[in-house]
Amino acid sequence: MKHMAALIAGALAVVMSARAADYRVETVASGFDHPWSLAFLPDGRMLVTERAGRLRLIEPGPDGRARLRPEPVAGVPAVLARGQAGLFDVVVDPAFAVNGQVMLSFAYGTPEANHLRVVRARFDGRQLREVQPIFTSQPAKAETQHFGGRMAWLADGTLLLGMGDGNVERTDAQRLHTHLGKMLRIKPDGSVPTDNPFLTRPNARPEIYTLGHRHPQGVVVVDGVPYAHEHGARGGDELNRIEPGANYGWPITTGGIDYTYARITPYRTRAGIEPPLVDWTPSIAPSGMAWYDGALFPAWRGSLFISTLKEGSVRRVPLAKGSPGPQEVLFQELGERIRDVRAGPEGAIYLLTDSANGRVLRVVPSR
Ligand SMILES: [Ca+2]
Repeated sequence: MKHMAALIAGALAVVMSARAADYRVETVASGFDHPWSLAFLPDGRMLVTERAGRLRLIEPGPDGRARLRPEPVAGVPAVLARGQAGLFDVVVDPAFAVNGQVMLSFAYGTPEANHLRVVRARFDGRQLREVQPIFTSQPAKAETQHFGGRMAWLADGTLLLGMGDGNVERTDAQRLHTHLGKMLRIKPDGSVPTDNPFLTRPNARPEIYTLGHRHPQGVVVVDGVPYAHEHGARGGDELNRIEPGANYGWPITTGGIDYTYARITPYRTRAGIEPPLVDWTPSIAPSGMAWYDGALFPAWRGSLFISTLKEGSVRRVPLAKGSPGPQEVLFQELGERIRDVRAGPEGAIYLLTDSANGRVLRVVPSR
């Protein structure tokens, strides 16, 4: 009897979650060339980066409906666009209404010698002004893979930035003299916070916050705690809670193997290395990430939303007191690689599709 009651309760839970998940997907704007990141301005306008190096603005048109401004935002610095290199993230200063500041991350340099660079600039509604570089990764790396580039504001007003391992010498992720394969923390003017964890370590880059990352592609701060995900090779995609000074293992530990099927390391876990909160093997190829606590989908509140390229989905990962719950695979019916996911100020969910004719989609309740 108890068993039967549990079965019925389970069936009800499924029905309820299916009902709660009733949604429809609208196209907000289309015609983007590999859109990479979306950020909301305080008045609801949206900035969208395109990997080739353009920044686009979605604003209300004459009829009040969202409209993609045909001209790209002027003043974006020249970016290295090739392979995985290009214009990456855009984040809006929490005090944008007062200072108009936005931050952009992008690949900078040549295919043979390049960097991850962050600039800040004032956006006047049409163009970027007073563009200032605030961070340039060191040393220069070759090839055009594994830049990282996602950014998020920490509660204290500092900026967290993910940097990939460059995919040339993977052990760089464990070496503190290089920014490669790290999460980095800087102030909005580019200076180094005085409490960064490796400041007293000889020859360590002072911006380093955590080490042992392969290719971080999503970072979000929830109740003051940062979470980041990253790509493994063949398997071993990870979600991690980011603790200052911690080592996340790459390439000493991983849940995956190499693309050639060769073993990368004998260790999945090891003393002194933070294990992932979630390991995705086989790979889903996580891209963007958002925290959802919005009004329109009560059943989805308190969840991380993680867009994916390979799986062509958004993974909903409920977080209860920092622990991940059962995942839900969403939006696979769209048949798209999804590059970014964001929670809109009104509680809708926004998606960027990754293609040469990429779209900004909005998910709203169907009723
Ligand atoms: Ca790891």
